[in-house]
Amino acid sequence: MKCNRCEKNAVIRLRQHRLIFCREHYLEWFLGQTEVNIDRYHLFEKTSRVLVTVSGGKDSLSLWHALNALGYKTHGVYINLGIDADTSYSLKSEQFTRNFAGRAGLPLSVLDLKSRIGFTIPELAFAKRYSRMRPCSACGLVKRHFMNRLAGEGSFDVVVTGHNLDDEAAVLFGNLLNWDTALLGRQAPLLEEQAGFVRKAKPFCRFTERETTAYAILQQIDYIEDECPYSVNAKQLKYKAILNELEETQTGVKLRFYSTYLKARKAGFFSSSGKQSSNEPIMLCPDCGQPTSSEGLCAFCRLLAHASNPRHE
Ligand code: Q46
Ligand code: ZN
Ligand code: ZN
Repeated sequence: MKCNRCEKNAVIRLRQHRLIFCREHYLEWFLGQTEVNIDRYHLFEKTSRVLVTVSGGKDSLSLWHALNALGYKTHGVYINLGIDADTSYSLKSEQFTRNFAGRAGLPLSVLDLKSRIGFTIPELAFAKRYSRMRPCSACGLVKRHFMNRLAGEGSFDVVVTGHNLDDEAAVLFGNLLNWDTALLGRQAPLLEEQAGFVRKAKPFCRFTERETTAYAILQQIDYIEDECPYSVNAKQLKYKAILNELEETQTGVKLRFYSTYLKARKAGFFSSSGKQSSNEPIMLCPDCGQPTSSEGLCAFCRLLAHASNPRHE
């Protein structure tokens, strides 16, 4: 099997794009498509200061690598969530991230949650008042809070994450199953800057997981292969499996599902397009100063207060 662009042997076939590439031309295609996506959705400019949220996994490290290769000004941030029982997941993922940044000579900030707020994600999630809160909910809240805060403190123009097409299609699938129109209105490759919320972008939203994995492997990026232990039973994994099954017989269905949704959204089928919150007025949290849609403490500070003083609940 020969590459479509040269005489070399191919290393990958992209059925949904009808393309076959050798290593060199796959990497060229991947970087080209990353640039196309950044332009297509007007994510950011060459002069933008880009904060890349990295987890030590293939997607975020590939994203950081690709943006750097394309000449963007990037700074990585890793949050150690303290998810270490049995698996040492956070310890290991921090090490993979540090190694990558060290080898690539890229600037990295590391935030250790336990040192910063006194709690790890499992401790926050299993605090008494929140005994039914899933770790992923606490984790999402904490990550959103710190990403916004760190981007503001460092005067970054945009925060980028390594979400790929499989992630986006699975979220879309879940939101459609529940007809969650508020969330449907907010799912997009770009969330504009708005009243205290930093601009957020997903440059890899049209790449499948297979494509980002291939980029990581062909670039010899050393990434953590273990999944977070809390992701094991996540509904999203089931949605991904269903979509992958469909993809086997309907080539390109994931990309069509996501891109036609984006077209429908652009045409106004869902409200609050591109906004990060509903139309409620934005207030500032009296404790941390971050934006919040309700009066008093923001959700992050409330979670922290409950974890610090669970008996008062
Ligand atoms: S890190 Fe956090 Fe994920 Fe682990 S606790 Fe859930 S959300 S699964 S991206
Ligand atoms: Zn080639
Ligand atoms: Zn707050």
